[in-house]
Amino acid sequence: MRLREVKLRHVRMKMKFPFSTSFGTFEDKEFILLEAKDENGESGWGESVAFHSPWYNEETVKTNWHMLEDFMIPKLLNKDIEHPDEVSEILSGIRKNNMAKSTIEGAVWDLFAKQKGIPLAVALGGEKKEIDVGISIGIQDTVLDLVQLIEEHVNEGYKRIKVKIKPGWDVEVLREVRKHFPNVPLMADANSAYYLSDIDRLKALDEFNLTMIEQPLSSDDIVDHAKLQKEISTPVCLDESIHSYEDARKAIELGSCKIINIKIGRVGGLTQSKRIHDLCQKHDIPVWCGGMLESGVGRAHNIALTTLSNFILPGDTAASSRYWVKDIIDPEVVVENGKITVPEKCGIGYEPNREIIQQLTVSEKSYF
Ligand code: OSB
Ligand code: MG
Repeated sequence: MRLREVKLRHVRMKMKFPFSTSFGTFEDKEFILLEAKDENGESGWGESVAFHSPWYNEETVKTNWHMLEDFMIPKLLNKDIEHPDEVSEILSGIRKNNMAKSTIEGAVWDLFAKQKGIPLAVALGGEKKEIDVGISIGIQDTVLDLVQLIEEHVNEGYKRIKVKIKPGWDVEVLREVRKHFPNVPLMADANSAYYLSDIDRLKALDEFNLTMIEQPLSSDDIVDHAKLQKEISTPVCLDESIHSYEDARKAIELGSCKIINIKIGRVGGLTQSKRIHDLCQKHDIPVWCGGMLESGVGRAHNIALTTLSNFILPGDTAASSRYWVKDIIDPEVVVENGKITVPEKCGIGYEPNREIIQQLTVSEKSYF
């Protein structure tokens, strides 16, 4: 395969409602959509999950644009690519910038699957025909608001509820949630809001029978997490701390977590996601697919990855309608009884809607 043209689009989508984490609030979603054309004029699609500002990691929409434009696209344009696994290798001389790498790698995987005439899920080695999904609920103004939202999403059938927590919005909130929903599979995501010195507060969460606590400590830590895991019974899940296969290997070796959240963008693409998945499987560490408030293109990639067999726990890939009045793909991602049916069409399996994408595009540039 050869990439004959790559187009970057800076897209802005209005969110249905603001989404708050321990670090701040989103009202709109800005991201880069990448379209790569092969020698037959077929298009492959990738979505950058870097946000407008660097709160989740150091990457942003602008740094991704810069990395793609000045370093990554020139390395890949018109180069012979036999298999998408080579992209990781070709870009390995560029340090980090995993979300930028993943954007173009995702488009190459889509093209590869389309050239073979198979769904992306099958190209990755996935076998599931449907996947279980949960939903992530941001920090709310009141506990009552949170309880009402949980009720809504439990009734919609989501397989587990994830609640964002931070100091001051944790023990008392989860106690109230458990009072209303004693048996719902429940987990908490702190997005690095705690320190090891908060250990008593984190221990207090053990009484709520959480499926896991996600990334309680620093975003670059695996040492303190190992100390914490020894002291609490709730399984620790790492999100922000795992950027690579090596990070995962070390975290498993240290006992820093019992579960890993794989985000394709955070680890630099589907090839690396698959490697981490396989490593975790070998060590009996279940994984699940994290979310980054993606548009339909990113959702499609998440769904394909989640078909791999060690994605045992429900992920954060909710329906398109969770965040968007109108998503940019046809059909939209639909969740029924907490399940998404994996598309059988080739490639990512959903068709990007060019008309809608054009309306949302702030700027665009093509590279030949
Ligand atoms: O930590 O998993 C996270 C959203 C933005 C940034 C980080 C995270 C999240 C979520 C929501 O939890 C995931 C989603 O619904 O896409
Ligand atoms: Mg998280």
